[in-house]
Amino acid sequence: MPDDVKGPAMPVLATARPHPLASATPETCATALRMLAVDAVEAARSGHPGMPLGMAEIALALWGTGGNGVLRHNPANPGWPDRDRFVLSNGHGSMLLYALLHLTGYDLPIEELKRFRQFGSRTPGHPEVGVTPGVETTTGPLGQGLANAVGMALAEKLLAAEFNRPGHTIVDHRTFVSLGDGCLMEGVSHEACSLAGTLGLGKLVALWDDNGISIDGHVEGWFRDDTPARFEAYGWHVVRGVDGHDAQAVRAALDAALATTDRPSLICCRTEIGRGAPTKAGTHSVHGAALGAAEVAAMRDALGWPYAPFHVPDEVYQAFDAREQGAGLEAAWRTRFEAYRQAFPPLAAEFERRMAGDLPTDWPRIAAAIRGAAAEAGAVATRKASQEVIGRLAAQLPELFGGSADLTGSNLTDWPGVRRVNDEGAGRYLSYGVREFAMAAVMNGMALHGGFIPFGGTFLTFSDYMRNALRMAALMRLRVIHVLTHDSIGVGEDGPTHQPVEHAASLRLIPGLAVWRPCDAEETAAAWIAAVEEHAGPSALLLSRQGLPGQERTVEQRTAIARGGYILAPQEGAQAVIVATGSEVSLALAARERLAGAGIPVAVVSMPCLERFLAQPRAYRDAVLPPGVPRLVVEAGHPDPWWKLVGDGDVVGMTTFGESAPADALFEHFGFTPDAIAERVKALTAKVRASKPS
Ligand SMILES: Cc1ncc(C[n+]2csc(CCOP(=O)(O)OP(=O)(O)O)c2C)c(N)n1
Repeated sequence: MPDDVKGPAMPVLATARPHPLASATPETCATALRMLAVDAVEAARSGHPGMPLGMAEIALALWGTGGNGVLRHNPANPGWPDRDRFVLSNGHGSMLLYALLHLTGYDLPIEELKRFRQFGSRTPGHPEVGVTPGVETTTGPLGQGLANAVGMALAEKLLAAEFNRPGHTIVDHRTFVSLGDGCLMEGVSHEACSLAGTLGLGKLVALWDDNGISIDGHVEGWFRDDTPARFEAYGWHVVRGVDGHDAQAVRAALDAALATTDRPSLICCRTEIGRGAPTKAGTHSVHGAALGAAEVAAMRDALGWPYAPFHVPDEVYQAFDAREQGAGLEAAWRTRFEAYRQAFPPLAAEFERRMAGDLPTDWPRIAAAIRGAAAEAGAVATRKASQEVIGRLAAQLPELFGGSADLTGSNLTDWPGVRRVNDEGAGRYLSYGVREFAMAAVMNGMALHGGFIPFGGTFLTFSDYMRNALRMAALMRLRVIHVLTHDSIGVGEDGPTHQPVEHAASLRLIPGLAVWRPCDAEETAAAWIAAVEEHAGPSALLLSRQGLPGQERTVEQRTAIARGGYILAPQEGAQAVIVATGSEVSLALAARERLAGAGIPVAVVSMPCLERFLAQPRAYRDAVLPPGVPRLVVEAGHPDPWWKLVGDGDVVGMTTFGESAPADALFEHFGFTPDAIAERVKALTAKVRASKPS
């Protein structure tokens, strides 16, 4: 589509403004938002001015001026538990959010806006949680912010059901999310919004920036859905046909949304992208490039904005300032919370613990009991061992919130007596339906909201479906736990579509994601405990479908599981070390027996978490893998991650897809048998001997 293709004609902006400003009218405030966004993008020579220009009035209606905003937030305390959440799902429009945070009084000085998109600034290219005060989630990958918002709204509903008492409402906030056509085109929006409708998340309000433009041009060529009808079909309350440049109209729609408590609301705001840019408004050229000096100058003239870049008149600051109102809102909540504390002291303490993400004070005792029980488990599939652990954890950690993407009976993610989430928001288990991506993104939203440690299950091979949400969890350092079962060709008859090959290797590439592949019940318990204790990062537990023998361990070995790798079968004068994970550990031990019979002594190392092992001090790693002793790794997955560990050694892995056959036949066929492993060790030791000078 050419640049000049525009959406339906929009009313022309009023341009005449008094100079200097007498008072900050809503129009002036919208102009201030626009100019900050444009000036920052211009300074960075990078960024997306189109969306902030197009959504200025919508932002104004939600965030308000003169204390009349709908959003209940406190700039002085972005972590106040009962604040409304705001998610900018169309994260490329980050400057709109930064401008709002700056103007309403967050700790985001104008200098930070001047350093938009620069190294080390608090205004990165896309909003990042933990970098900018007031940013609730990291957005940019379109559609996921919306799914995060669904998770936040779900967390609110669950916590309200759990903690509120008659006359004592301490959890009562809304989740607002802005989104563009891009978010709606992404498949995850279907998964998440269908789920939100089903769950009746009445405190979720989505504002759609319906400008008819995405990067390639006018969307008519690729996006003609009847979006309002789509959301009505999900069971949402839809406010159609709102003029997104009329702040009062948006405000009226917001009021209608707030009055609707049994369903989520979608407000369809018709807007013009780049509104206010004299020649570029309404075109896709304004979506993601600086306007250029001439266009910005013309825009200043047209909007009657005589100020230098980044100058904001005092009147505008005063109008936006939300600090007093925010302090009042939080103080009122704290008064309510103190009354709650008086009436229900243990509940109040529990709420504070949950929101802080702290484990119970007797956690060490709980963890020790879980480890002890697992040591007794014997031969069992690690997915089954995981279910036992989940049951024990759930009894002690009310924050543990489970689920599965329609594979509960296979992932074994439920536990005796658990209640599924009902319409009232009670329950601790969610059947997410066949929606892996939304499950992972909703879990991220719940973790961001606070109060929960979410975990969810699917087959390891379908982790691809949710991969970017896993990546976002790692980027945001969120404690979410993924139970990924059916972790190898051990799946058997379901065949190569269901047999993961490259998945463990590729998950290990995500920085900060702890990938565990335990070999028995005890390692499974240790992996779960490590995942729960990991406050600042996600974990993936790769679990077997098939039964695996339980291993004997000394106390030292038991403790060493948490280090990611340890010597399971020590050997004096070892000529080689076999390193194995998961289901291949018992094969390695059997190969060791055969090799001993052939006069080749070898040690076996179990390495359930490669990243953890690599993070250990050098001395520990050298003690487990003595330098100079040849190494062979066995894992029924892609060998690539292991080469860095073995050097000149060898890796027994999978470099092709699997096959449809019983698991035993597949292990045999692909060389995962004690005999085949022993032969590979013999070949390795022979090669090493031959290469040594005689
Ligand atoms: C998952 C994902 N795919 C692609 C992109 C790149 N991208 C950024 S904005 C955009 C177009 C979004 O269109 P729309 O939501 O209508 O935003 P607008 O043009 O109105 O600002 C695309 C494709 C992205 N950020 N995330």
